[in-house]
Formats: sequence, structure tokens, C-alpha cells
Amino acid sequence: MNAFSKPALAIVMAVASSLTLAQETAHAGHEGHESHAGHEAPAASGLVDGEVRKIDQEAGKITLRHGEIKNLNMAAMTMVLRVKDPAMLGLVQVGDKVKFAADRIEGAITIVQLEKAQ
Ligand SMILES: [Cu+2]
Repeated sequence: MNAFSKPALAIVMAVASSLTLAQETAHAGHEGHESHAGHEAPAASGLVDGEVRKIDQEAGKITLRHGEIKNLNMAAMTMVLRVKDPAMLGLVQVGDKVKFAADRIEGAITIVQLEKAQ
């Protein structure tokens, strides 16, 4: 019985790690390499650099090309994010460089702070 459980565990772990890998690959895939453009030093405030690609006022969503989001363990990429307050979307325009803070709220990655970069 015991001789069986170890290889089974090894298989489970191998599958789990390859799943993680596949997820990371898919995650980094969308518009991955454009992200090296705005390569300034990280702000002391902990805000993340981003650039507005699209704004959806009605849905309360914004598409950002963002730098690394350390608190969410997310690499730089372009993605759609929810905003905590739809009024935030009135402060920025497509093409603007922004600084923002994001957090996971009710399972969705949400911008909790957004400002135009100088
Ligand atoms: Cu992202």
C-alpha cells in the first residue's frame, strides 16, 4: 500500500506544477514583451506604472499595460482591470501614463487607487 502512495504523490505534484507553468505561460502571453518600454525605477509609494489602453465606463473597467504588481505576484502585461470607483475612469484618458494600486477584491483584481503619472 505504502509503496503505491509515493509515486502517486509524485504524479500529482508533477501535474500540479505543469498546470502552474501552463497558466503562467498563458498569463504572460498576451502582449507580453511590449512591457519593457516604461522602465523607470519603482516609486517609493508602491504604486505600479501603467498605460491606459482602453476605458469601459459602463462596465467600470480599464485596460492597462502595467508593470509588475508585486502585491499580486503579477508580472508586467496588458490586461483588463476593474476599478473600485467608476469615477476613477473620468480622471484618465486612453494613452495616459498612470500610477495605480491594485488589490484582489471578491476574487477580482481591482484598481483601488489611480492617478495620472507626471
Ligand atoms: Cu496583469
